[in-house]
Amino acid sequence: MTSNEVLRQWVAEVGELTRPDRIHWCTGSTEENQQLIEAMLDSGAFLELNKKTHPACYLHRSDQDDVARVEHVTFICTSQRDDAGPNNHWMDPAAAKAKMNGLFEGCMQGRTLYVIPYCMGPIDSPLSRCGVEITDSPYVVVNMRMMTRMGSAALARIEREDGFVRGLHSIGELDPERRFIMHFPADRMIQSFGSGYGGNALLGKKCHALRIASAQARTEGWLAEHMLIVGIENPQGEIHYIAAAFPSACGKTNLAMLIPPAEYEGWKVWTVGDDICWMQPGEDGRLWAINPEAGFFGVAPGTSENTNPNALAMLNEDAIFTNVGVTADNQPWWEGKDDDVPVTDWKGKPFNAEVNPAAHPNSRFTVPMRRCPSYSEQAEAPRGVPISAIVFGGRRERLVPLLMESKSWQHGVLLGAAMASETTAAATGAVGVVRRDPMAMKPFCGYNFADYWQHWLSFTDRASQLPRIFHVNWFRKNDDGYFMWPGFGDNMRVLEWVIKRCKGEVDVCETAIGQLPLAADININGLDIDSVTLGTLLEVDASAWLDETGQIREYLGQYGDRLPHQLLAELDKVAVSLQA
Ligand code: GTP
Ligand code: SPV
Ligand code: MN
Repeated sequence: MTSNEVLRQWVAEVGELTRPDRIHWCTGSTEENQQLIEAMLDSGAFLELNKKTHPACYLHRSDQDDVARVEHVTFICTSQRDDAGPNNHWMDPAAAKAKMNGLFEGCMQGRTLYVIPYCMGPIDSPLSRCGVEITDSPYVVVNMRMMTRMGSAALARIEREDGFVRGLHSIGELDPERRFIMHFPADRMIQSFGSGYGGNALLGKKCHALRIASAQARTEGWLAEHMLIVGIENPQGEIHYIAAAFPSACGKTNLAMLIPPAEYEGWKVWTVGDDICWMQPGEDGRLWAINPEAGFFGVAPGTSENTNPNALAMLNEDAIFTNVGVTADNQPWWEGKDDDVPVTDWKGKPFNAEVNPAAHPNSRFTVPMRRCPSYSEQAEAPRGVPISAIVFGGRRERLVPLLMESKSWQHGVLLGAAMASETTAAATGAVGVVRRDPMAMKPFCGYNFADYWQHWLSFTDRASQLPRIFHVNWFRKNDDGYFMWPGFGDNMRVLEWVIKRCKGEVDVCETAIGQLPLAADININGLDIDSVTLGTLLEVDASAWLDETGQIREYLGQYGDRLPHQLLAELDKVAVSLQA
């Protein structure tokens, strides 16, 4: 068990409430993992995939009503409603606890209660934080083992230090009507009931590393963000680390492990993280970042030899696939995978394109980070990596240019706060609707966005060498509905400009909305793109932007008096400049 009295007591209490048949303390050992996998193969929760092509790979089919995050039943429970803000669903903590107690009562009868000690971030990093997830799902245990540093080493750290995040999870009956994801930032506690899927159930990820951590980071002076971390090494061996926030299913995994086009001989890309970034000012005045995760829980559809060969390579072994289709010879398959054909869809039915896609649009793979060919050893560095640039981006068919740089840190915070993106299948609800998703944190900020922006603005006083801030959009479409920018590996061309700006090597074109690149400074050698298209990707339509500015003002208006004045002042400057 454990020498940590608080932990021992909490597990005992949860045991009394949920009444499992047995309690298992996870060590994270290979044998333990193997036993869990075998039990899931027996129960049918796991299906073994083709042993030759995909050794140690398994398919899990989730419940058909449990396929994505559920934002409408995700709550931030603070004693004051305003502390959760208009960006969150709120419930009174006492009411939420009473509701959850009712659901958890006796829910683990006939099941095993697993205690999962985990560490978010390298075990020996001062930036890392620990948690313990209690769950009745063996699927959650094997996923947490890939996604976090889980087991004995984490428990040892929990026993050495004060305080850990408590996460209680049960799949319940997987009834969408009895499904709630509750967060209690003041208690550093999470309670999740009724879902076994991704961010709803792997509590180290969005619940801990973003919602609870963002609130904790505010009080402790750091940032917990929905960002990838990528290192770009030039032929001279210099590495610049970039952190980028794009909303769910908008390209973080892909950018984090891109393979540069042929024109970039001698350049290397290093993957530090693909989803979450914790950043803290270092003694040198720069922001230093760690990836709190140890694995990828990535979107399967669209992953191919053309788009993301690194991802494809890492998925050959030791991976879990959730809700993908399978081929006749039992290989995983999803839309966009250009080889072979599926015979069975994600529901386990014969594939029929007219009924549904082979893979669910939010089907995912889980795989340890180390399997990625571009994995950076710096992902284990206790002090993290220094960030040269922060990039915001969204999925916008129109209006938003391929690339721009903010005029200042404050203007950069406005660029982040004003982000909008088309919704995706990563959460339940409508897909393709443009919504505001500030800093890609709309579903993940554990407190009032107004206070969060104020916290971002405060970094001018906390760090003397802040990263430059940029905004990108890979998803602009032409009138025929095709993407205008090739994206994927060719996004390297955009990152090259970003790095040149960091080094002061290129000029900009000042516009009302930000500093845009000169078309001639974007390397399009070897690219099938004409100058008209590139011009459109870099144009600023002043009247459309005035309209956008109005919408941003209206959105920010919701935050009332709590909204930092600096942010409105930045917006006013943009509007005035657009009118001129
Ligand atoms: P989460 O894991 O949900 O946070 O998502 P993510 O931001 O890591 O998104 P991911 O990289 O998995 O990409 C989601 C989808 O967008 C996939 O289907 C990709 O193929 C597609 N995508 C990624 N990058 C690009 C790009 O540069 N251009 C285009 N057109 N599509 C892209
Ligand atoms: C996202 O939705 O942003 C994800 C997947 O990264 S999940 O873990 O389900 O949140
Ligand atoms: Mn994500």
